Amino acid sequence: MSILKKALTTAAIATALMAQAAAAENVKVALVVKALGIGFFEAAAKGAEEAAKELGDVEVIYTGPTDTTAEGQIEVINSLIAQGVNAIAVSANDKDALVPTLKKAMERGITVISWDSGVAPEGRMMHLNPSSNALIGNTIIKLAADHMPEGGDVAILSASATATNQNIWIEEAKKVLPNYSGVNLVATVYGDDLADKSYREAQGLMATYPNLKAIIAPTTVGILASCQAVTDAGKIGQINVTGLGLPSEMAGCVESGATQSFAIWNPIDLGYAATMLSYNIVKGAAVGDGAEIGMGRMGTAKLDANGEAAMSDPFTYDKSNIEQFKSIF
Ligand code: RAM
Repeated sequence: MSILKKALTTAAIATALMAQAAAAENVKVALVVKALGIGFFEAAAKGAEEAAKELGDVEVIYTGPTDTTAEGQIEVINSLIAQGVNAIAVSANDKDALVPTLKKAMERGITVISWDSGVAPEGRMMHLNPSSNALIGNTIIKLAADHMPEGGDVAILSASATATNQNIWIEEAKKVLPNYSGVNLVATVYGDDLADKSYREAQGLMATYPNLKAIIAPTTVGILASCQAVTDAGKIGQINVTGLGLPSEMAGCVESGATQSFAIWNPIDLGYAATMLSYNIVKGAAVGDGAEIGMGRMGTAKLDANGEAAMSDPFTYDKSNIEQFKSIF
């Protein structure tokens, strides 16, 4: 072998070894979402990638089942355990069903947190709420009440019946309902964060409750499907569709008047914060009541007695600001 060829081969081997060592040192953070194909989670994944870039030694694995089931997530989590990831950050389809699998992950030394939609305390090390649950519950009712001064019937179109986050928000919304006199909640239905099922559920609500004044969907999939169903039924102006949505998906609904206003927090920030928290716990940050864990540019998460923290307040979007935000998330 010529000297030059030998030097090249040696250099190639050295490069390969260095790449291997770098990959071995990378902290693998799996972002497990409720289901693939949901814009909200894709925006969160952007934030996770931003955190990884900032940290330099993180590999983000964005994954989830094809539908919003606990069974699907259990399969995904089992495969992540087998791959030997360092952290699992999950938005749960069911607060209890994932616990045994996540316990197994923690027993193997994997950092487990939940974010967005929580896991019961025994199945995770901490949970990051996007915002205060009580504030979200009040916000979704207020958004509807603000545009129905004479009161009337409203219905909730949620995600899956076992979704931790939507169930808590609905519970909080029901608590404050008496503060909104004349607002009458007639039904709560579930579209499973599937566009077609949510659309059919919205149609069902319109058929069953002809005097419906608002559909409140605390899910980005449900609010968009409801807006489409109301639009297709020719009921813009009669039924206001509101709740939690993405400006990028809801711009047309605001423009047409099917939606007067809706709210959300920044999902990019949420994915970013969940990744920062996972990384810091992998690197030894303490968890538990009173613990403070860094979230990079999002500040510090202060854990309460349930091991929970909240990120930021929801923000309301309407005709005055939708243009500005629709290209961001
Ligand atoms: C959907 C999901 C997610 C929820 C948002 C508001 O994208 O259900 O969990 O936080 O809506």
